[in-house]
Amino acid sequence: MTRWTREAAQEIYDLPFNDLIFRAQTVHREHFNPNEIQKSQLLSIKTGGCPEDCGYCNQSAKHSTGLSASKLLEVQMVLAEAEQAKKNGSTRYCMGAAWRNPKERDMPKLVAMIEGVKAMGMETCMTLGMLSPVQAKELADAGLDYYNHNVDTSERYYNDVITTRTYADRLETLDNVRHAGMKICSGGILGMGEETGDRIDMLVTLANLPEPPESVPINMLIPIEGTPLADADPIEPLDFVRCIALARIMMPSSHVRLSAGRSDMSEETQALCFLAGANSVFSGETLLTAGNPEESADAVLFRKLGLKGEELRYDPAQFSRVDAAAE
Ligand code: SAM
Ligand code: DTB
Ligand code: SF4
Repeated sequence: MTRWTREAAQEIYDLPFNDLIFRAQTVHREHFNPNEIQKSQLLSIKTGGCPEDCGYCNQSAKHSTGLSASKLLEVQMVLAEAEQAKKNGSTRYCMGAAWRNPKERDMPKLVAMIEGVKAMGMETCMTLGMLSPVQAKELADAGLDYYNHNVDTSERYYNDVITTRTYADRLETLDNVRHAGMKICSGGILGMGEETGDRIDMLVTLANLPEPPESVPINMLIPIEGTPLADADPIEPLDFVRCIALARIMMPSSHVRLSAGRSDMSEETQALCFLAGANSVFSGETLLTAGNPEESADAVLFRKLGLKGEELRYDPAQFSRVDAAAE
């Protein structure tokens, strides 16, 4: 396995743009169909009132953003939403909760959500904050395929963005997720006032995990009024594309996801991101609380670029606990 240094990564990042994109696209074609994009849909299963102070987030109780908090949704409601996502072509369903960590009393509902979504034939992903080894095992046993837990930025810049937890806390949960046997979805946000070096360091951290994340979401900050980062300097679109290309080169067999922020991106920027190796997006008009392009706009873009949704390559139902128990 390659261990990346900042210097080696920086050298690639600084290549002439055409060389960088050519290299990224070449690596991409060695591992993926270049015209297929995996589509995931998100649902906020528990919104707002979060005790953490992440400087970008609409859902932190520490910021006054005007968002109203709600309790954990009922299982039937989540499954009805998931059915709709499947009809719209999503192959992965990602459920997010605004928690520092899940509580024991939430576990039965979470397990029922995982089992229900898997029974529909979609992959499952959750993002619930920190997990203990026992909680990670419970979710894995229920059949959860992916756990999303972003490192968000470099270790150096982390404390400027979040003070209620540490970078080491983040890495510990990722370790617990991996040991429980789940796939990791971990990436970060660009455009929070960080330097180029922080962006590169974040990718070095991810690529140097004992096993790189199978899924790497790269979000562009959606500035939210009332949060400390509402007025952060936006990232230049071409710098964003460079980061996508670097992620593709450093983590060749991972899905690199062009995540939050697509509503503020031109079709041309998105097309460059796909050319640079992004091969996953969130579809649906809402992410967790913020906006995302409409299904119809994505359909138009996919048609213009000759892209199609990636097909599910395994039958998730056969891994569910329900089926395992029946055998
Ligand atoms: N509470 C859980 C946690 O933090 O792990 C899960 C939900 S949290 C909203 C998931 C991720 O969404 C964050 O780690 C961050 O990378 C991304 N995110 C949140 N707000 C964002 C924003 N305004 N713009 C871009 N990405 C954002
Ligand atoms: C990720 O990296 N991006 C998604 C998902 N993981 C959970 C969330 C984006 C959230 C954008 C802000 C919002 O919708 O509140
Ligand atoms: Fe809470 Fe997650 Fe938002 Fe941070 S990013 S405030 S942990 S919901």
